[in-house]
Amino acid sequence: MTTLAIDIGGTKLAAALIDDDLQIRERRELPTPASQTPDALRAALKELVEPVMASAQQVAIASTGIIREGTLVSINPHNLGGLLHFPLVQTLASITGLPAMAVNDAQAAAWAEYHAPGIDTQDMVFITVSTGVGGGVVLRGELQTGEGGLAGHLGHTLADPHGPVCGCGRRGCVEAIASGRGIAARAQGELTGLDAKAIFTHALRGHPQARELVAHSAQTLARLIADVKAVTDCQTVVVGGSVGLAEGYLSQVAEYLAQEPPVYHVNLRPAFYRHDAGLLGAALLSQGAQQ
Ligand code: ADP
Ligand code: BMX
Ligand code: ZN
Repeated sequence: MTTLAIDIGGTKLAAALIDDDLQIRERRELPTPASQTPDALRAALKELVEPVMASAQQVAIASTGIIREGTLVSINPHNLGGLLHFPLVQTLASITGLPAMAVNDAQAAAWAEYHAPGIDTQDMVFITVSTGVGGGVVLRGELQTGEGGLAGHLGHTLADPHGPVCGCGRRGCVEAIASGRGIAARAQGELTGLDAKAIFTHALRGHPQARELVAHSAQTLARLIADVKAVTDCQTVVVGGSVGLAEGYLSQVAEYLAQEPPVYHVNLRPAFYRHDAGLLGAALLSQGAQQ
């Protein structure tokens, strides 16, 4: 069975063919359209999958947003250009003519990383630091998705009651401070208008404000990880997303976490499957759903 796996993030769309042995073929990427209209996302998804869909027998979607009965519901619509709802499963089934399933992107990535080599615990948490901050929680070997799909949305826990208002409506969420969008939004002066990628480049060259923005994100993430440890007693936290995997980032998170009392320490790892964790996790979940 070949699965057409699709990863829908706030910044990029990815698709690939994944066989039962989890080999990835024909990986493609497109930018996520910054438009409130569902039509723009539908058109981009069609362009993404059309060249590869003929070889697939099913579709597995990992997507940003709360996934409820195959529909994307944004908790932070700003991450998707204001898009609030999108019928994921229905749209992909109609584009491809194949059976489709969908799951939250960070929940999917957590499931892939739980199956990565070297994970020898039944309790682990995955956190993506990307356009937003997402999470996936595996407890006693089971992926927690929640009754309404909200489980693991760690980006919307409180980091600073006096912090910026988050797109979810709450003030001071981790996502509003630590995410790629959060980092970019705090930039001032000559960094104004730059995205997180460009701010990281400045930080690596020693730019003081850029270094401070990155450090503040890393410190916020470390505090989140300590909270996650207190809630779940997980042994391992895996970090992914383009910010999470950026050069020098995770080592800063580790330094801040080391400043917390030892009871809050965890094994901290970069995502083994790097930027493919969402694609692989969705494929794994769809294979499991078949058995
Ligand atoms: P998505 O959110 O669509 O899954 P990513 O994981 O690539 O996508 O996250 C996008 C965010 O990561 C953006 O804010 C972007 O500026 C930032 N980013 C992309 N590449 C890098 C990089 N090399 N270093 C730091 N930040 C990056
Ligand atoms: C937001 C939320 C989560 C998602 C997380 C990471 C939306 C549209 N998304 O907190 O569901 O998992 O961002 O998403 O409300 P990414 O785009 O950064 O990968
Ligand atoms: Zn929020």
